[in-house]
Amino acid sequence: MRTKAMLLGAGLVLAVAGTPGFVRAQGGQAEPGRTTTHTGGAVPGETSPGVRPPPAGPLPGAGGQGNLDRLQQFRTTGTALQMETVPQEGRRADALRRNLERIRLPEGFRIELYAVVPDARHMAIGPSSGVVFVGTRKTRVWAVTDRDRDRVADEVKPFAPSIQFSVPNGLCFTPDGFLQVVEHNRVLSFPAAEFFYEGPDVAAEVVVPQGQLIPTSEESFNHGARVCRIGPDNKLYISLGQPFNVPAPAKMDLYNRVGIGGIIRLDRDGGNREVYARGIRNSVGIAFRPGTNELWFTDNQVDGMGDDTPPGEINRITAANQNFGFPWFGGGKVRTREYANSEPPAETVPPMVETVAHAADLGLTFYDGRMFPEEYRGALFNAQHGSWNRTTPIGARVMVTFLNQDGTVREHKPFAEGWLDEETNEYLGRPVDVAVLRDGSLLVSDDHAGAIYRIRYERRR
Ligand SMILES: [Ca+2]
Ligand SMILES: [Ca+2]
Repeated sequence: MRTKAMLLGAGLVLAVAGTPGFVRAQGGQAEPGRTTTHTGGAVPGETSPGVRPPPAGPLPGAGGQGNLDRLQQFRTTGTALQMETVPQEGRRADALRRNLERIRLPEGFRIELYAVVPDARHMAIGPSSGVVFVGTRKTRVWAVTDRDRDRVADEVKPFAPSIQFSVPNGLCFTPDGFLQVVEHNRVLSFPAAEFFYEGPDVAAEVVVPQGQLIPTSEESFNHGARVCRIGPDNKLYISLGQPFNVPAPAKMDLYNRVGIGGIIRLDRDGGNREVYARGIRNSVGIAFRPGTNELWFTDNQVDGMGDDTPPGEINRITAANQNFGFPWFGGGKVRTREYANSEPPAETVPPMVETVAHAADLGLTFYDGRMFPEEYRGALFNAQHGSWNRTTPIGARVMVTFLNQDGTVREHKPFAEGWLDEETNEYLGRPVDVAVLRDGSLLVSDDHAGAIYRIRYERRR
């Protein structure tokens, strides 16, 4: 196992006092005399009472010894060994199961509750154990275990509770079992996460120290949830949403240099960082197409231009340094008002799919399992979180995109829908991410209901 004991002048995190609990969240205490002017990425109204997000930017000196420092040296933090778990049965689970009775799927498919997971966002499945690690936009990362392999989780507990996370939304595994956790403004890597996760203290490395993923001046509660993937080149790819509806021209030099409103890639130890793609508004879903170097991503498009415009996007990157058109284009071929008189870059790449306006396409994954019928092999699934910027809500469903051999799109249509109550316009759930479980079934996370569902196919006899 490769663990470096690097000194963390800039990456010090605040120690967590006592036992973390999912009901009464406890957080680090702000340092005396340290004031913060922004939230370090916490979503307004979503921060648990009593939790102070870590101060923005690097902490001075190497004075205190944070838990992360201790974990990098394989030392214990004193966090209680007995970890709290999320109840998996009871009224909450029963209500979630009732919701699922309303979900419509193609013939032969079934959807079931896999786990109760508060605030469930992006998922990463352990390559050797099948444990599902789940990010949130709050302070928790969850570990979801199906111990008896009946394809329903038996245990949901915090991962690395001795570390104070801030918007740990983006999770991805390396093929050799390192769990990458991309927070709003820090990246950590956890070697052997599937082994250590049973206890509160886990081996940890710092890939990008706190305050160095983006300039702290650009930290924002808006579009601050990251996603990541490991590429065929073994590099770490991270999407960095830009914080505005449409950014001012004065911001663009900095953003293009840093990769905000784009996708960056870096070595797994954090070195050789470069901007891989630009012209992206806020991508919260990236995935490599198996057997290729194509990086596909969803992109959420401009608000306030009307109910049915501009379209959302599913895009394909085929080479480094491509530009995907934002902010000149607000979605598809629709020009933004703000940049109507500004010349777009010469070659911008149009989307592969123009999706329904404002439906908020988020996590996506290519289907590489064997359980689903032949036509689904290599198809692209993506979650639609559902709209807020529309008089009649739309979305809250799972879409499927069928591709031709060359990656061109054959068909894009709903796969699982019914989380939006069409009579009351209320959400019963809001899908965030999709992931293929090792048996070929499809997991769907939902941060509104706080759950993970499992979609399976029943072979007809
Ligand atoms: Ca089970
Ligand atoms: Ca675009």
